[in-house]
Amino acid sequence: MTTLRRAVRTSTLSLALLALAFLLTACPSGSGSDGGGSTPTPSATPGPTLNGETPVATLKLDMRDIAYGAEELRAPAGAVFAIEFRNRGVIEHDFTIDTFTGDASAFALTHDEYDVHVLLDRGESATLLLRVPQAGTIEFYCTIPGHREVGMEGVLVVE
Ligand SMILES: [Cu+2]
Repeated sequence: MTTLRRAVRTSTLSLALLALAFLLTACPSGSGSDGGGSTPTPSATPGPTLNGETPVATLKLDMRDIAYGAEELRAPAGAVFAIEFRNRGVIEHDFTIDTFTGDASAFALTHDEYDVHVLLDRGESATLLLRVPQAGTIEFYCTIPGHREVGMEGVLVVE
């Protein structure tokens, strides 16, 4: 009786050790190759995504006192792309699109008056993801009083 129980215990322990050894050897290769596995590795998705899509292009737009770093941005139609903003000025600026048709990062969609609105305080930066289904030209500008009037505006050309 006692011998039998010990034998059972020993075999159970051996099985557990075997299983542990299997898991230890299986885990690194499983997460490394990641062929559609259930656990995404952080290094495989370094940046933000929009509806699960990674941006195919990254545009940069600096903000200064008082102008954008570029008056024209070009982006692909139908694909997710990123715009990296950096406010290099000493006052706040924003990136605003009055009427926007497409997908955008949720944080930019909360304003009552504008479809897309990204407000940056001095020294702040942000990354906005957009997807515009149709080719076209979209105007953007800064809503801080007086800024658009002195030229803080531009166009996003989607093609
Ligand atoms: Cu401004």
